[in-house]
Amino acid sequence: MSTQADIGVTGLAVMGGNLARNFARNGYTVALYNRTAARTRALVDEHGDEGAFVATETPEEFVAALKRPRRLLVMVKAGEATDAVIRQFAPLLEEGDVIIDGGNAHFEDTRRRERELREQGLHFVGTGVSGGEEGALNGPSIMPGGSKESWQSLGPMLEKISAKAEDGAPCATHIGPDGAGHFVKMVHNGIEYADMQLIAEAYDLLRRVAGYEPARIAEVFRTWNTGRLDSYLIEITAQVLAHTDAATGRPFVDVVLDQAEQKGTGRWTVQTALDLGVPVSGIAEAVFARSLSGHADLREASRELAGPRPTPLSEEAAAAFADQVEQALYASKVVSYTQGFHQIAAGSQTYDWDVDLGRVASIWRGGCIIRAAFLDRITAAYDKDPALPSLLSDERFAEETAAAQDDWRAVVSAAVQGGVPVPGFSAALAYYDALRAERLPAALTQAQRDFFGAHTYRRTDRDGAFHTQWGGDRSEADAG
Ligand code: NBP
Repeated sequence: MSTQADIGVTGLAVMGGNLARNFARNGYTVALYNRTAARTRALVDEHGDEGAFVATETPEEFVAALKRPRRLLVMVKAGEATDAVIRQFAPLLEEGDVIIDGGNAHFEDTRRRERELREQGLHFVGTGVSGGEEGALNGPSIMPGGSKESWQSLGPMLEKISAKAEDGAPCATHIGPDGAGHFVKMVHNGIEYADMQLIAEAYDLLRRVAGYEPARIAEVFRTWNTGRLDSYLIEITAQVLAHTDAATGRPFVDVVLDQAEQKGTGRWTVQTALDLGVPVSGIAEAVFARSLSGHADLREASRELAGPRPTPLSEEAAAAFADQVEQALYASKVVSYTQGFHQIAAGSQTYDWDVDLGRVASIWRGGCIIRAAFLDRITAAYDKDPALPSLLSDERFAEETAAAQDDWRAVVSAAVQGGVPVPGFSAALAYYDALRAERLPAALTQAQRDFFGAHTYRRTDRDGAFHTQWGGDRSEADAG
């Protein structure tokens, strides 16, 4: 076997197979290996004419087919399978070779794997890949972590196969060391959860408060997609809502069971945010909303609980309300991204990754599920001030949310009055109001904690930690 392949792909299910084809279509010679050889053969039989493939049937043959430094992309089921594949290949590799894990790994696993492989002189690149099977074939958004040296060897190839933004820029960049790539991909998915929840709430309000049918709501979404909400998720929402079920003739959305699924990256985002102490309430509400929807028995047992139903609006009032929902959706979306970027900044600081937040927003402009025109504004905000404390501190976002807030409040009020749950919209508004509050009731919380647990409190007028004797004699003492 001659050593000719630029890259090897192992794990040739839908994602690995499509990424291998993407590399080949871009002129790279791709070595193929899969645990079950039938998959390798099927790929070559069906798509062998798309480029140069080297099909192999043993790990040794696969490794021998790769040019040095070897670049080996692992696209197997995340978790134990990834460790098994690394254990299988690492002993066959040499110093300077690169193992890339494009699966949806938890960033802590990536940190561990990178450390272990570094000790063996190997580079390990945990890489977020977004865009599903279509993106893998035609250009995903790619978020690699790992060492700078590995990016030098790998970067041009990843840029070539990645999606391109409207200005032609590749949607791939070196995110930072060890687990940075998988961390950013995780938060990307958390933001995706929040975006989807907010869109779902907007739909629910247009349906139940404005009284629009799905086909009409599709038109509203199509219009929104020509403005600042222009994004893949708004575009596909319009298509889904316009779709009629062939079997029943009913709106498709009405024949789909209202219980949402989740794979885990949204949950990881929230768990990690809790560990880092970052309030990602919009993402958390999105995860909980899916979870609540899945509790069919609980919902069934609670259906008779008292509460209002929305009263139908006039045609004119409904049109005005739809405009208000656009404002609420946009402002809530700004808050979701504010929270997500806060989490990335906190992860970057905690793990010393030096993540460029503006670059992150720019590589999400193509290929991935949350691609949106609005991401340019985030890049512009961080370009203007890389140390921006929060996206909401950016002048443009502050102006836009200020302009939206009356409608935002009106929409949340209408939802509450009509008994329509809007956990995403209201959590976003509560976050916004908490940020702008002169004082928060956290002062009372601190006093309570000192009362029952002697946890001490800090004062507004003096430095130090204080404790009050909450028995009969309420004297204050400096606990510091
Ligand atoms: P799957 O996640 O379904 O994994 C199937 C592949 O893993 C097959 O090639 C299978 O080999 C291999 N594999 C397993 Br399972 N256990 C193995 C083991 N112990 N040793 C060697 N190979 C093993 O494939 P996928 O849906 O293409 O996803 C691949 C990765 O990409 C996952 O980590 C996924 O989370 C991630 N991802 C998926 C998407 C998406 O939209 N689907 C998007 C982004 C990232 P076999 O053929 O011999 O069974």
